[in-house]
Amino acid sequence: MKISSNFDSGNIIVVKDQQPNDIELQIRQDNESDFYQWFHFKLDSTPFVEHNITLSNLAKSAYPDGWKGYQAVASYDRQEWFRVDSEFDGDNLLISHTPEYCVTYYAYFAPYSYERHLDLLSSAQVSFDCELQHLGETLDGRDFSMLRVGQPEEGKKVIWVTARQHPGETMAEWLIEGFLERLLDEDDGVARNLLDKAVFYVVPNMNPDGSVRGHLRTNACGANLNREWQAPTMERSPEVYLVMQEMQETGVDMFLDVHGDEALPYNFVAGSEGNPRYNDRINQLENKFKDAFMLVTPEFQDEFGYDKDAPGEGNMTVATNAVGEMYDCLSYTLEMPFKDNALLPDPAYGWSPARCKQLGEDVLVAIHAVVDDLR
Ligand code: GEM
Ligand code: ZN
Repeated sequence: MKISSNFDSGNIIVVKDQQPNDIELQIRQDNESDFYQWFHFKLDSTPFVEHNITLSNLAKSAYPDGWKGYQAVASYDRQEWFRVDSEFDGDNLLISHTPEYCVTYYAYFAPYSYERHLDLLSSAQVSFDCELQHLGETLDGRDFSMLRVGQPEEGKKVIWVTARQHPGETMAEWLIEGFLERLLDEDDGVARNLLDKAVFYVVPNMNPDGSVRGHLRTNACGANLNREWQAPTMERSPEVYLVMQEMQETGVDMFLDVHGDEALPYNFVAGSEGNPRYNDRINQLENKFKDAFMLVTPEFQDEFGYDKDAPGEGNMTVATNAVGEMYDCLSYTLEMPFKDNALLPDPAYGWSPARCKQLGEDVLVAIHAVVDDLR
């Protein structure tokens, strides 16, 4: 039996691996950080034998409540990721699984590889009206890339979408894949009408280094990018610095920052109500966006989510708050679950890449509902 993780977004520490029914593993912390929760490893073993895999020391993980009711994902072909029986006892997650093949991959959520990221960028650029732009480089020396969809013309609204500031939240890039497939579909009326009215700047992966390193929440030097939007630097948070620099060139009429949430089994948004400049116009845009989003899909809801920030109490290092304040614009964090949507559960797959992609298509309708009202 062999357990390994030396591959794109791999993360595991082997504690015990002598007996299939008594495997103990732990999760490595993000580099220069205390955060840990993302795991991704390969088991090479005898099929049709029950394997008991204990992930230990989870009480001190980034979001311990994320393990309550959580089911790990597994795959034989690295395409289909299904849920496997997992039980949390407050500190250990016991994964009980009888593999049907010699090699099984396990992960916290369906991985989104760097190669798939490069494929996403390149397939988008060959589409009509899309340009792949190089904003700079990350600390590990990877290209930091953005897609411009539509033509920047006088009178058009400017809509920015960022995803995967937190690299372990791979659902964010799965959503962008669906979002772009529809936005670039020349036969789709919503997409075509949107591109008549707006230009989109899309960063499918804000944190390529953390993604490849198998981090949950930080970049190569341990920076939580979603706490760097007040004073980013090229030395610590070049990913945020480069996006904010580009935003100064383009302006921003709407901002969407896509994430995943470890604990809450719902899709929801978090706004910028705690901003000093938050106002009734923004509040009305938020309500119109949410109403449209709920109309287009029951996968989205507005009952469960983060507590609202008190007026003037917003954390201005957070992207949604910093951009909303700077540009006086509609600015949302969009959250998807690592677990499942409790309102529409799927025991076999839970929240999944396919549902992420569909939500990415659906959110375009919500943007279409407000595009004329953006200033
Ligand atoms: C969250 S967003 C920050 C909290 N926002 C509000 N409005 N309470 C983060 O960065 O902690 C996004 C995430 O990590 O998924
Ligand atoms: Zn996040």
